[in-house]
Amino acid sequence: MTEIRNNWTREEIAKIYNSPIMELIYRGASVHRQNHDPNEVQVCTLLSVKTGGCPEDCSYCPQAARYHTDVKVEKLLPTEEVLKAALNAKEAGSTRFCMGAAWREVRNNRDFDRVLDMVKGVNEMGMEVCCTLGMLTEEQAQKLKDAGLYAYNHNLDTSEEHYEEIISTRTYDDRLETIDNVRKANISVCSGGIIGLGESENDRIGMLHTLANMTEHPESVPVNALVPVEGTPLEDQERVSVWEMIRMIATARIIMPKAMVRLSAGRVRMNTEEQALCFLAGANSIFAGDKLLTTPNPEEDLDKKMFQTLNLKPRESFKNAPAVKFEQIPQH
Ligand code: SAM
Ligand code: DTB
Ligand code: SF4
Repeated sequence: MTEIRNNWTREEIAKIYNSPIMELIYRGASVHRQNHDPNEVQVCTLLSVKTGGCPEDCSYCPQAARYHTDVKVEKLLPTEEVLKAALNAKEAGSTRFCMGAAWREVRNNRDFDRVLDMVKGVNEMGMEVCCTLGMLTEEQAQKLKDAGLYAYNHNLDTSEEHYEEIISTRTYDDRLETIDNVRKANISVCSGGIIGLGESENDRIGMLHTLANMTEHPESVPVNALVPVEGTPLEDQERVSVWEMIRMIATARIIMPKAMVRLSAGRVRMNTEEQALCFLAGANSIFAGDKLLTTPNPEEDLDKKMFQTLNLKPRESFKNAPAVKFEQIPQH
């Protein structure tokens, strides 16, 4: 079994990230199969339950109110609609359902109570429920946990040094504090980032360094390629190459061997061969469904075909999660 370390140096991570690509993929693949079934991929579905109108200024994000994008501001979706979408996702083979809200932070109001109901409902369907709602206090994290939340997504997005180039309305420390609050409530942590924001390789290494040196590694690490959206400050960013995605994925896999490494935004522009290299390098999770939050994702049929071609099988829910309280309501 691979040793789990929390004392990586930046130099060690840089050396891994910059190693010859064939060796990097081979090493990522080796660590991957020592710690996971290499034919198994977790299938997650995203739903934007509250879209647009966000007060933050994240320069990649189409949902920030201050940018003029095609995203229409919507109120929080009705609970029944969300539960219907979760059931559809489950029927299509997803085992994790992640609800996103374009909020800076959670407020203790009726909308939060409604999100708690949604969490309860999805948990009762037997899926891993995940939320990404912005900043959280410890008490709010505990309320989510009590409602049955399994995981919380809160990305670092980039390195601490590059952070203020991308977002000015909150700090890196705010981000770390929310992750801490999620941990304290015993909720599984999902945290990763985006490449293609104009960051340097050093920034990518810096972000991985922060993630890998957390007292406990995040259980999920999403690696997103920027989806450039018209109207955002990053609309003209050049597309990242698949080799950069592979370097990020393999490095994350090597330094955080047990984490689920998610090949997240950007799949719509990758063919099966490119995605196969990402799975080989250590990715073992994807978002399925034809939409991420507001931008396109590969169609269900295309992913089904890819799973067949690559002989991949979907991972069951709650695998390796004995500590998590979970009561499944029988379905009639
Ligand atoms: N508002 C909450 C927050 O920022 O934590 C939750 C929703 S936010 C849309 C979730 C994550 O989506 C961001 O942290 C970012 O990593 C990712 N994201 C947003 N826009 C993106 C884009 N255009 N391309 C790739 N990833 C993006
Ligand atoms: C994550 O790391 N990527 C997902 C999820 N966590 C919430 C979001 C990607 C969003 C891409 C842009 C959009 O569709 O709006
Ligand atoms: Fe708001 Fe989240 Fe988008 Fe930032 S990433 S603008 S916080 S929805």
